[in-house]
Amino acid sequence: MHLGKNAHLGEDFKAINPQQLVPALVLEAADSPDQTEHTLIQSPAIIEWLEEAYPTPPLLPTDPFERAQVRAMAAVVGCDVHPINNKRILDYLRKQFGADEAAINAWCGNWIGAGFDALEALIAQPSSEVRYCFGTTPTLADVYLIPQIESARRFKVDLSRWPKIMAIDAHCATLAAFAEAAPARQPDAA
Ligand SMILES: N[C@@H](CCC(=O)N[C@@H](CS)C(=O)NCC(=O)O)C(=O)O
Repeated sequence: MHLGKNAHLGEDFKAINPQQLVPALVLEAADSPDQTEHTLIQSPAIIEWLEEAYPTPPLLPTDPFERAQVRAMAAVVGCDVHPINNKRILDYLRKQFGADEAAINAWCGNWIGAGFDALEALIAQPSSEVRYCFGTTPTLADVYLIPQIESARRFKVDLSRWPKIMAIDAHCATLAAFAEAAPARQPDAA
């Protein structure tokens, strides 16, 4: 779905996801309970399903307390930063409140900054050692953080304020799963 071209607002995609937001994951028949095609929406539901249906490699630690810590970091982005910087919110600010691009960047920078300040404080490892938000392997928290960093760049946020987050970004960029998912790598990115 090319959001910049509003591909998600067409009737075709509405039939797949009535909310007209991405992601939507169309399950193969073999993955569906009744062996017919179904669609999952909402990234927390999709990621938790992937974690349960395909547990290797895991995106959550095994310890319940640590799982909650990782979910909390993911929620900083997924619940508190991303929703208020989403395209439809920004389009509304532009249209209903006359926000220009400087105002949009200031809005996004403010809320991204608040979330990244909190995340930077929550990342336990020292800056010199940090590779992921939590522990020594990628988790749900990194899955949420990396796209939000991409978004921060788009809104011209000065990322040098968060050295741990920058270290995570640099490390994850070396991993194929993250590199291949980057917006610039998508077939219709132009
Ligand atoms: N809570 C939803 C949010 C989905 C969402 O807002 N996705 C964005 C892209 S990251 C989108 O589709 N935006 C389109 C728009 O705002 O028009 C989830 O986690 O899946």
